[in-house]
Amino acid sequence: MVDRKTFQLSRKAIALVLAGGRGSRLHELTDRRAKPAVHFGGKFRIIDFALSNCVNSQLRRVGVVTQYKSHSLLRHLQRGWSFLHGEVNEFVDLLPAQQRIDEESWYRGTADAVYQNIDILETYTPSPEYVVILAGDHVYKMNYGIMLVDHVESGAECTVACIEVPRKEASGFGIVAVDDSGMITDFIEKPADPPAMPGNPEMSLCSMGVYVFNAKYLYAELARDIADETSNHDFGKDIIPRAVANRCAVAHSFSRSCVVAPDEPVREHYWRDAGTIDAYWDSNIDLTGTVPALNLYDSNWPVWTYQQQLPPAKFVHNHLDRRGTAIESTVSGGCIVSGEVNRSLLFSSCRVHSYARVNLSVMLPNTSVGSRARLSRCVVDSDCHIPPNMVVGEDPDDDARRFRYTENGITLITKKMLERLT
Ligand code: ADQ
Ligand code: ADP
Repeated sequence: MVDRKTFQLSRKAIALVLAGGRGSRLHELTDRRAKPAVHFGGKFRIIDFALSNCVNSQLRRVGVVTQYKSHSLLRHLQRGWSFLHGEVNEFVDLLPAQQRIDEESWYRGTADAVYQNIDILETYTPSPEYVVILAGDHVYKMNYGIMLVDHVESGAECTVACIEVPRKEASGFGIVAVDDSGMITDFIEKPADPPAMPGNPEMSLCSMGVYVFNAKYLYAELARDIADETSNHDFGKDIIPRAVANRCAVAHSFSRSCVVAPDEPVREHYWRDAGTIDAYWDSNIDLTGTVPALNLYDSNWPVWTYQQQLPPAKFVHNHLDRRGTAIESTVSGGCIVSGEVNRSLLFSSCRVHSYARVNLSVMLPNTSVGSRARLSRCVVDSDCHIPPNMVVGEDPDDDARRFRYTENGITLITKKMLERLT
């Protein structure tokens, strides 16, 4: 999958995964954990996608920069991501904000988060020639090796990965304009009214927040930026606009490096933010469909994670005319289903007790649904135990009063909300 040239370049690079942001639009799901640590897809955490892309792209010197509520994230990384081989210079290094420069400076922005770790990057041997900056909070499969080769061949100091997004959904992104050679001629961070692509009024070309830099250029730019008191010390607001103004940034089209299984038709270039409860529910439930938009079953591009030792999922027959069933659903290890599960995604160690019904719902690890309870269009946070006979998803007013009820009619249930009811 990775040719010799890509392999050699990847050995000269370091990947830095920015995983310090809160993800506040996920509300209570990120009260206790950073967004990259949020569970996704039955057995993964969101950060596993960026890290798996690194490992599968042979980019195996990786730093993870953490800040907000990092305990759950650090625990996951320590348990699940220590399998790389330090003896052949492959590692995942944890870089928590730790007030290393002075006592006030937690990471003030994404650029500062990298700046504060330059001294660590400089201790790596061989010294990195390229720095690949990634966000730890997107779900996608991308071969960073292709982007790295494109970057080196372009001769640019900086390469920005770009994806086409419907214009009306693009105001949360950096918007890019390119010339025929791929040089970025304009960059506007999160404009209220995003400009369209030439000849395509419905779409905007957006930055994915995935960058490749020549290390020397990046270090010099970060040092200059940190000295600038008017700066936000942010890649999207400061570093990228300056690189564009200096005409040294090029665009890389995600369509070149998006990973698709060998026999799979290309339906879309899958890249999801899952940044709101509605988007989170939607992208998880999508995985339960017969042909989901994201293929997790491609053995050429495995998604790595921390694997708990768990027994297989079990479906029990508990009464003469009732049996545990799951249809169009994804059920992880350690689950026991005695009730009925439909179009739902069960993470590890869930219980659906007899006569309970779970429909169009996402159940995070260690949750249970009591006997005869009914759930529809819910996201159930980890360690929640839905009491017997409780009904959620049938009366919006009732759901909004007890839990968090979203615009699209999804109910988020957390342990704290359940405790308040008793
Ligand atoms: P945003 O999506 O707003 O814009 P940002 O808040 O800068 O992204 O976060 C990027 C990554 O950095 C996230 O993974 C986040 O967890 C992490 N992060 C945020 N603050 C951090 C800190 N202080 N320390 C460590 N990590 C931190 C960016 C770009 C846009 C682009 C979108 C694509 O600015 O131009 O379009 O990403 O999603
Ligand atoms: P996960 O992210 O694995 O689902 P938990 O839901 O158990 O983890 O908790 C998320 C994070 O919050 C963990 O770091 C955990 O240690 C911490 N945590 C859990 N319960 C509490 C609590 N009552 N007070 C403070 N921190 C907590």
